[in-house]
Amino acid sequence: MPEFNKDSFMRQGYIVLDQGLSKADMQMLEAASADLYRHSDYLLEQLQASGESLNDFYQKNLQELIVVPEIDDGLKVCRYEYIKGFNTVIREQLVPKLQTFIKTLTGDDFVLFKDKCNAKNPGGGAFEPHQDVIAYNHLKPNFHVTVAIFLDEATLENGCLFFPENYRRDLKGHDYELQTTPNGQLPILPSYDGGSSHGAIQQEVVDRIKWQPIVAKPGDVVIFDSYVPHYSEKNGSDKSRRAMFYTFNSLHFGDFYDDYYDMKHREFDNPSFHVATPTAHSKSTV
Ligand SMILES: O=C(O)CCC(=O)C(=O)O
Repeated sequence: MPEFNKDSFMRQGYIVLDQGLSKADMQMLEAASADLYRHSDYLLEQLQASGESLNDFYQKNLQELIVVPEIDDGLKVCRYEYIKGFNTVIREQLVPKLQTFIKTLTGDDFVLFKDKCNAKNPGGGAFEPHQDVIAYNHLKPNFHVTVAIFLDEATLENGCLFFPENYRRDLKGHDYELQTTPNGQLPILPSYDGGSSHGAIQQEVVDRIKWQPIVAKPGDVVIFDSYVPHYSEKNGSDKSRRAMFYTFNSLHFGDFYDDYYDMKHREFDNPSFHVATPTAHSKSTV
């Protein structure tokens, strides 16, 4: 079991676990990822051949893996979601292990809320600075913990994540709406409403924060809460930078995974599911 620094998690909103997953875990994940990519490619090819929109397809296929293509290439996978719903190995082996990690870190039982893999293909994939909690506000839990798992190396060149050294210290003295959470009173930072930067943190707030890049190797893990701001830049390399994100909520709020993905399958084009994401998927058809 890796070492979990609870104080850092409380103070910064995240921790980094160097090689948090074992070689065996990563082999299992690589095999699962190959299956999930194969299936994603197959779905995008079928949809392109039939001319059906993603929105129409998912309304009729509520148990399917959700695949979001790149805006400029309907056959290229930008991300896929609903991994636990679709892949047995991840459901039975990985998710329970991540629940143990979070229990060790927080002392609490968490259940999976959502999951996804970002392909972050060459030339794209920038995420503006944002707080994840903004994207989840249509369901009850107001505190989530995400486990990010890097399948590929994440570097400055290919768009690693940036997290604040200590955003609450940087933003001291400014009045923001506060939410009561298991990690104390955490702020909802002012964000843009509507337009291409919908959900992104307003620039004057971004400028007050001291950011640091989190470069990572395959098997490294970052665990972060849904309030800590983060962003990533475009992938300037010639290879994809795959990372999986498993987001959990405290069990006492209830289990929302099926409700969340039922809604997402039925309302694929709903812009509230596409907050601060790199491409305008809500408009995409294939
Ligand atoms: O994959 C990335 O580079 C960033 C992902 C992210 O920030 C998010 O999905 O909220």
